[in-house]
Amino acid sequence: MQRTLPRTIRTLLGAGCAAQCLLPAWAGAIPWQFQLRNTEGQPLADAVVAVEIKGPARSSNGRAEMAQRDRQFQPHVLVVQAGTAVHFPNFDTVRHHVYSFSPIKAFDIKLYSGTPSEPIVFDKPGIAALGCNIHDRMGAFIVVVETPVFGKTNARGELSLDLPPGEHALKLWHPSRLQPLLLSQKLNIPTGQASGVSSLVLPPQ
Ligand SMILES: [Cu+2]
Repeated sequence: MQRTLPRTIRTLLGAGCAAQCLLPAWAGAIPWQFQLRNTEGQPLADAVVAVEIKGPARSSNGRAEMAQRDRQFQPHVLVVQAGTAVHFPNFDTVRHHVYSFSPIKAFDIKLYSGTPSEPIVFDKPGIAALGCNIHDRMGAFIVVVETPVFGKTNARGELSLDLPPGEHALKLWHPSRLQPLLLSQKLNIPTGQASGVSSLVLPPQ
């Protein structure tokens, strides 16, 4: 799929690249693995992990992409830093009508094909649920976080991030959660450790 896309779009689509591409390089950063499970002990794929590192906050002026392909949104969960402009290209031959009623960003892109000229800027943290007025089965989420340090878990419910030692704020979310709110936890990364693991249970609400 990605071979046929122009390079800029491949870059935007690189969901696994989000954290690595935006992550500042810290001296003494520690490879830290997150393992997320639900209350039944099953691994949670596509779970959002965001780490708010203490220090001056930087706003994002980046861009990201929520595509429509084969009458589905791609990706199903998009994580962006607040301030990111999200484009909604339609790669299908049918037209879509993308909308969100979510309090963090209500919008409506009426029936269109191709790429709308104006992106939507997501400037408030939280979760926007997306739908399509034409295709009821289409649904996706844009998760807006206040840090450039984030990623999504793989099929085994795992994600690795290089993090500096310190007391950080951890934000977690998964589409199985009934509440459109990120779960907040503390994350303590000790100094002088080669690596670490956080095994976390994400309750449904
Ligand atoms: Cu549609």
